[in-house]
Amino acid sequence: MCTHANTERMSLKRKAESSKSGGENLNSDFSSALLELAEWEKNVNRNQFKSAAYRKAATVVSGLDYRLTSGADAAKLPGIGKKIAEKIDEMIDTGKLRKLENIREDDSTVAINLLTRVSGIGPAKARELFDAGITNLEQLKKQHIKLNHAQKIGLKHFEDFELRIPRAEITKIFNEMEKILKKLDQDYVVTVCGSYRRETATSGDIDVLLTHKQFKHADKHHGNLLHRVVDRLEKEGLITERISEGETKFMGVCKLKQYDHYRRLDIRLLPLNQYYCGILYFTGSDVFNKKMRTWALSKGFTLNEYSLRPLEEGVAGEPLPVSSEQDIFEYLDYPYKEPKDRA
Ligand code: 8DG
Ligand code: CA
Ligand code: CA
Repeated sequence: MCTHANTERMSLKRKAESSKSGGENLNSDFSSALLELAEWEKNVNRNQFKSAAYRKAATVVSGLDYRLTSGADAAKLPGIGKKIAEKIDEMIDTGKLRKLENIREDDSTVAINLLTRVSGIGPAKARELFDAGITNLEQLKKQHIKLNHAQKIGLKHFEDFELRIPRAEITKIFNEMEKILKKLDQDYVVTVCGSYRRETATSGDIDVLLTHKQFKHADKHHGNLLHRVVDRLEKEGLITERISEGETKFMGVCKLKQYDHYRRLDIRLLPLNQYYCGILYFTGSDVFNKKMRTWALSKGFTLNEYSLRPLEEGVAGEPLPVSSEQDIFEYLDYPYKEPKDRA
């Protein structure tokens, strides 16, 4: 259990060390402490507001191109108030933060932080489990009756789901998927989006966008386009478990036979006329998406995962015809960015 807590801290540290701007983070000790506080507020106190404030402060200090030397300096930055400034002073003066030391020793914090790492278990469920006396995964396995289907799968693959997926493995999964689908129906089109499409070396999960050449507009006749795909992929052994499944969104687990790990797989079905807005959205990053949406608004458009629509007196008009990602950039007069440059 101690090792679980350490892994968690290491991953926060890694996150803190890579600054948003891509340069070295000269304040990584401050930002990792702030991120740890943000996680604590989110998971243990369920205070989204405070959590977001810590997260914002962490982003601000990690983006600085100089080392902070006092809380007073920090307090001049946006998003950093008196309380956080005092914490920075304490870290500078003593090399540690009492609040964090206490948090790390607190039983409920340790347990809830661990339990929320199970895919499907949120802060409220984790608190409920802790209150029922469950503090580690061994106990949770014995009482898995307390979990729903998704949480059971999250528990079963706890270790695997925390691993990053190497790019080459996703490529293999994609090739296998395409091969199976082409045999099923030539008209299926699949694209792996998410961080994979941004060409990162590893990904947290696999985000697949699916369409079909005859599925031109959203209509009532697409009912089983996604189910057919999931059924076939499962029959061929690529999909191993279903977490949840609707007509347009599947969440589950996949694994290549010769590989060791189970991977989280999401598949979303979109009609062709929404496919490229979907690809843009699910390629991300989420930071890039926010930037692009704000830009769109400033140009009088509203952009989401389904469509790009002009705004007239604040009211969204009909979706514009879009047949590539480039179309979207052009409508918006936004210089085209390759997926790998959409940080
Ligand atoms: P990762 O899995 O390697 O950690 O990174 P990712 O592929 O960029 O993140 P993701 O959580 O799998 O989400 C895929 C894309 O979906 C993301 O790059 C942008 C888009 N997206 C948003 N907002 C949100 C959101 O609130 N939740 C999720 N799941 N995706 C979002 O723009
Ligand atoms: Ca992803
Ligand atoms: Ca995802």
